[in-house]
Amino acid sequence: MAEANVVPLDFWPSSYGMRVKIALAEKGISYECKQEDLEAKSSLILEMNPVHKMIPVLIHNGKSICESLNIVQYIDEAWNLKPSLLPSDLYKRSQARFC
Ligand SMILES: N[C@@H](CCC(=O)N[C@@H](CS)C(=O)NCC(=O)O)C(=O)O
Repeated sequence: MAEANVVPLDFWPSSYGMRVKIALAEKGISYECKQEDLEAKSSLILEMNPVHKMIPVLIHNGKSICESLNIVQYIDEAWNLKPSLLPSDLYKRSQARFC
């Protein structure tokens, strides 16, 4: 059963969107993905990411989190009872975030 309060806005060929879906899968979080048409953006994406108007966006409990690496870090911290997605070593963590 998908968690109704976890809604990634996605565009299926996007590697940035895939990054978010992998992070959710690694944490064992079920979700209901909404696919965006980037040629005709929905009012939802414009409302949830008014700055860049891009996917991916993670909507969690009605609040939006934007930018794939920021979303991955949010997922890691929000579901912190599961093993961390990022290395514990400070330098290795910074390397993992650099891409
Ligand atoms: N730096 C962003 C890049 C996201 C991005 O480039 N998204 C593309 C799809 S792959 C997009 O939404 N493009 C729509 C547009 O530029 O209007 C991230 O890491 O989330």
